Amino acid sequence: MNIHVAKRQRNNAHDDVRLAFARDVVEGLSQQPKQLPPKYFYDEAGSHLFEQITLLPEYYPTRTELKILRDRGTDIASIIPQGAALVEFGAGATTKVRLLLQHCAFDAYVPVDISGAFLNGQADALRGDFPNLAVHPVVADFTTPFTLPEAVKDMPKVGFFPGSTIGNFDPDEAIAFLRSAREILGDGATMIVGVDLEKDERVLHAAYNDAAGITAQFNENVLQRINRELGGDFNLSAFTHRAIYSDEHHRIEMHLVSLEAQKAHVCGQTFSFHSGESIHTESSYKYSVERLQALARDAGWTPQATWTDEGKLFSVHALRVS
Ligand code: AVI
Repeated sequence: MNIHVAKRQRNNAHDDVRLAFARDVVEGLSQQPKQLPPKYFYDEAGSHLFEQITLLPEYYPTRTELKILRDRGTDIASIIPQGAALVEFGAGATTKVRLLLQHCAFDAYVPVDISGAFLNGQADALRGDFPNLAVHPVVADFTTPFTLPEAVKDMPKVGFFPGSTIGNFDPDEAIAFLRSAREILGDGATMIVGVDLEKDERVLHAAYNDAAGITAQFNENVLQRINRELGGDFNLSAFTHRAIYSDEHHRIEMHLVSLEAQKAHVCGQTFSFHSGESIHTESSYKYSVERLQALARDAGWTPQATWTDEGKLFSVHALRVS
């Protein structure tokens, strides 16, 4: 491909992302109550803040899931077919997948992510450390249908969706995602999913209202991103972070609450806020093992095994196509 064509394609893709962002922001802020999709947290600054969150003393999910994957590596390996392709839905830090690759005999790894540059960097690092592993990155939005590379077509498939990212979907979206994953992975597939568990509300509250204020910065970054990328004029000091647990919905809700009556402008539109009005920026659903298994069944998967830590903070589920 000639360099100008490649550049033009990159610019077009960039414009598409910006357009979708603008559309989602205007649509979300026009709703009552106002909302923004959580996927827009993860620009470069937001991804860096999220990495910091995973290291916070109050934020137990990441280290607990890592411990389960480390302690139960042999059990997980025992249900993985020989010579399978591991398909990771959304590829972040490679720490978790490395644990699976160390324990299980995978022939191929297919990381799927919207960010091509990030994906290729991660893929190169893994190729260096696992020379016998074929790595086939796919640049795609993993929440919509995509095609697996030809090279893994005839291999058994194992999906991997760690980090309780499934908890950031509403339950109907989570079912739709698992159904779509089932279609993509095909008959006979296995799926390994990391899911945060319901627990004492105080533990949840602390995890999303950390003392160092990193989660607050992570939440507020979405307004900064709107200002930076869409020319918005949100006054950041006039909004505050709030994370609360809803017993009714079994979820932590993150909000940005307006501290005063104010107006903000973006994409030629004016959005008015009354004092105390919030933008709902994220839901993080917490599941019991039984509720997650019921959800998986609704999506056409059969629960095969579940592993949790001693404190019952986090769970890792193996599902099979039923
Ligand atoms: C990525 N996701 C599972 C995180 C969560 O816990 O819902 C995102 C996050 N939001 C605030 N802290 C972390």
